Formats: sequence, C-alpha cells, structure tokens
Amino acid sequence: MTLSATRTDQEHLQQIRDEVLRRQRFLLTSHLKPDGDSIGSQMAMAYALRALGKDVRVVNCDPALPALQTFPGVSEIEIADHVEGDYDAVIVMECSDLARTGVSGLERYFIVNVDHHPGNAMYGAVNWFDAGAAACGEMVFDVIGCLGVPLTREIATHIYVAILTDTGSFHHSGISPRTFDICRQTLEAGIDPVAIARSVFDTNSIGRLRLFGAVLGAVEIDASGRLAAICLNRAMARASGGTYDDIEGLINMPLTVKEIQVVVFFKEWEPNEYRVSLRSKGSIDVGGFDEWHHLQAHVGEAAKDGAP
Ligand SMILES: [Mn+2]
Repeated sequence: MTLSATRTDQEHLQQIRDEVLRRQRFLLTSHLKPDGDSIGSQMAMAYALRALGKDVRVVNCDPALPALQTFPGVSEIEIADHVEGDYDAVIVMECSDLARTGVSGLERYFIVNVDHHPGNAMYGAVNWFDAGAAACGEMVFDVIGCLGVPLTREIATHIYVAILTDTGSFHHSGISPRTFDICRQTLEAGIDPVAIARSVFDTNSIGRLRLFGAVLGAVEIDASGRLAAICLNRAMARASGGTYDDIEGLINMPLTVKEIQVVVFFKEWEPNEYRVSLRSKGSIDVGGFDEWHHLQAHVGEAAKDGAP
C-alpha cells in the first residue's frame, strides 16, 4: 500500500514547488481567530521557506490563542488587518475565501491557496484544495516534502500541533492512514507529544474553567435527548471571570454525552444579537440541517433564559 499523495495532488504540489522556488519574498497568512491548524500550518511553512533562504513574514488579523503561544516562532507572528509592500507571493492557508483572513490588501499579490475546507472559492493564482485532508497541516507537510526541506523539530512540532488540534485529538472524520504516517514521522523528527498535548490542552485559566461550567450547567436538551443547546452572553462571561477568547472547544463538550448528536451554540455578539454555531457527530450533517427552524424555535428559549 502506498501512502503517497494522489496524482492530482502531485500535480498541485509540483506547481506549488515550482512557483515557490522561483520566488524570494513571502507573506503567510491564515484565518481570523487562528486555531492550531492555522498557526501550525503557517509556522511549519515559515520554517521551511526560511530553510530555503527565503524572506518570510507571517501576518494574521488576530493573535494566536495563549495555548499556542509557547510553540516555536508563534510569538513573532505580526498582527495586522492590512498589508502592503513588496512580496513575490502570499501563501494563504486554511481559508475558503480571502475575506476569511480579515486582512485587506492581499488580492494584489500572487496568491497560493492551500486549504481543506469545503466550498473553497479557488481565489489563488495556484489553488490546492483537498477536502480529504484531516488538517491543512497534512497538506503543508506534503508541500514541505516536495520542496525537499528536511523535517526539523520545529517544523514537525507545528505539523503535529495542526493535526492534533484539527482532528480534535483524533476524534473527527477525515483521519486517514496518512494522518498517522505523518504523525509517526513528526515523532521520528524528535517532537515531544506529551509536552505538546500539555501545552495545547492543559493550560486553561480558572476563568475558562468557570465559563465552561456556567455555559454547560445551563445546557438545554430537547425531548429526543439528541439535541443540546448552549448559550453564552456577556453577563455570564463577566460573572465567571472568563472571556470570549475562552470558548475554543466549548461547543464540542455536549457531544461527549453519548446520546447527544447535535449541539447548537448561541453566543451573544452584540447586545441581544446572537451568533449561532452548529456541531454534530456521527452521520448527521449540520451543514444541510433542514429542521433548522425547529432548532431556532427551541434554542430561542435557552438564549432568552440566559439573557441578562
Ligand atoms: Mn483546518
């Protein structure tokens, strides 16, 4: 059995390699509120490009979560919502469209788009989209291999962080034999998976713990027992001592209950304006949930109850 990329992937990889090798000055970016896959993919790529002697700037609209700040180079990522200057290429990772970056001014550059989110708008001069990748970090691993850059400890650490976080600690679909083969190679490159897991998962603040407690303590379950609704408003965040930056992963918690298949999460964004996120497990696809109006009716009650 071969673990190599498919033929189409190989064509994309060679195209990216050719475009990268003939260019010198790179800007790397990813999406708003970057997660572990965004940061891991960007930093792995940054280290690889620098190993080739390239000039690299990494710019995001929002800072990395505190749990990710301990990894190599992350503290040097620049925070900006606009870029200008001379770059030979911008590599955008993890973004289905350019607006997802929250960074303006990108469209004037030669863009390399590397992403695994369904619905990618193919906005780049070069587009490599693979919905089958468990993490964008898997694709970046392939790019780095194709560029002939050795897997250093720093690069391997970032690839592993990308995969560990984007698979939800190996919970989510999309995991393939290749996922584990890449992880195996990162361990051979000297990463410390125990220290990485501690840094990613075991560095909560007490405010985050109490915010989780407040939100999960008020969970509403529908009559079927399979649908959970949770709600967060500003008053709850204040009272718990947490912030809206502390909600990463919160939506997944109700899914740890055996019977619960779908979670809907209402977040108060502006006073009395709620943003809604959906998450599911098993075979339920919340992307096309046709009972959405029932959900809205039900969860509207929960949101109202939780309001100040
Ligand atoms: Mn991802």
